[in-house]
Amino acid sequence: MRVIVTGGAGFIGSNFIRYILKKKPGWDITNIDALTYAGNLANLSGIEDSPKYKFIKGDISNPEDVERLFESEYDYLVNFAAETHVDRSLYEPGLFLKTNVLGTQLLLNYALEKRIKRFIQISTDEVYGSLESEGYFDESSPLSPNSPYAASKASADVICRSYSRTFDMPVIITRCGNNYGPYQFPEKVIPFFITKALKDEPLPLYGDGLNVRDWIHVEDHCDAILAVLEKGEIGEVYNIGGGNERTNLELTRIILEILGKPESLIKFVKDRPGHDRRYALNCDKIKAELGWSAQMDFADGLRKTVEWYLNNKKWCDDVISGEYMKFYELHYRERS
Ligand code: NAD
Ligand code: TDX
Repeated sequence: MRVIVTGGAGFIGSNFIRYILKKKPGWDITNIDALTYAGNLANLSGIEDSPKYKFIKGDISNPEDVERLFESEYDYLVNFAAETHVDRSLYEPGLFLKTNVLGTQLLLNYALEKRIKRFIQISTDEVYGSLESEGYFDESSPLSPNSPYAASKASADVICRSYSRTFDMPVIITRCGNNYGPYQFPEKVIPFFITKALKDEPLPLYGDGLNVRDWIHVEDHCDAILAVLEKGEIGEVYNIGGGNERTNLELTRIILEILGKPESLIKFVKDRPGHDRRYALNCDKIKAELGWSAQMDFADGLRKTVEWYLNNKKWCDDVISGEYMKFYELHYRERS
């Protein structure tokens, strides 16, 4: 199989490429990535010389780049490329719409013309909006996004649906919960708090710290995507979750305990505007229809993740670039 992976230099995309090269040694992967502040070829070190892997530097919202990509023939496309940080979407919503909506639509156009056999849109649980303490979202729950990031992902989902219904395109959408694991950019809460705690700097917990996220190890997510790619039903949506709901305060305490750091590092700060209270997914469909379920124990997965960051301090220092720091200083000054 010849597979396009977009956004393969980011967190989940790079884990997915490693996973596929191991699980499907006969497959050829082409990774197109714009290498934004979140994209990093060091995430793929060791595989750049593989004859089964090719990299194209390109922007999915730029017609010339996408045209160049589609000069070759492919079977599948998995679309990870996106602007992904909710906090950044508060400052630069237009960029989120350009990449996440227009970029996806451009890929759909070319994939349609080139008769791609399966187009997998990697979406998120955030498109459903927020839950209080009870209940779960299933695939038929209404879309009710609250941040510009979530709205851009929800827009991409409905555009994918329209291409599937109108042009009979083989599109499948996956909606996953919060991922954790190696190579995650240290702007997302787990690697951010690990790297802060290692420097004995305060961990800025938004609001009352009682917002809940459902955590899944990135390898379980990659496994689910492969199941959808091979066995998923065209035109369908699949929720993917780890079943590990934790409040941010519980999560922060576990990280501090693993690192042997004091809870006095926790600093409650002004809340994120529009902060979703709780995400929780009903994943019965993918379990029943595709036989997938998450395998990683949360305590083990988190411990391994902390160890990965401890062993890769240079990677962390290198990725926190000038562009990221400008956002970081403004955003956290406004929170304090
Ligand atoms: P990430 O921010 O780590 O990586 C995104 C990648 O996309 C980067 O390599 C970046 O350079 C690339 N990119 C950005 N704009 C681009 C453009 N215009 N053209 C080409 N490449 C571009 O993100 P991630 O956490 O790996 O998320 C990957 C996908 O999974 C996203 O679509 C995201 O919405 C979705 N998702 C993420 C999570 C999570 O918890 N991280 C959960 C559910 C769904
Ligand atoms: O400094 C912080 N303090 C804090 O309390 C940060 C960065 C986050 N938080 C809280 C906000 C959330 O309740 O931690 C929780 C997780 O925050 P993020 O890591 O920013 O993730 P979230 O907003 O839940 O979105 C993530 O999950 C779904 C990803 O970033 C998305 O790309 C994915 O679609």
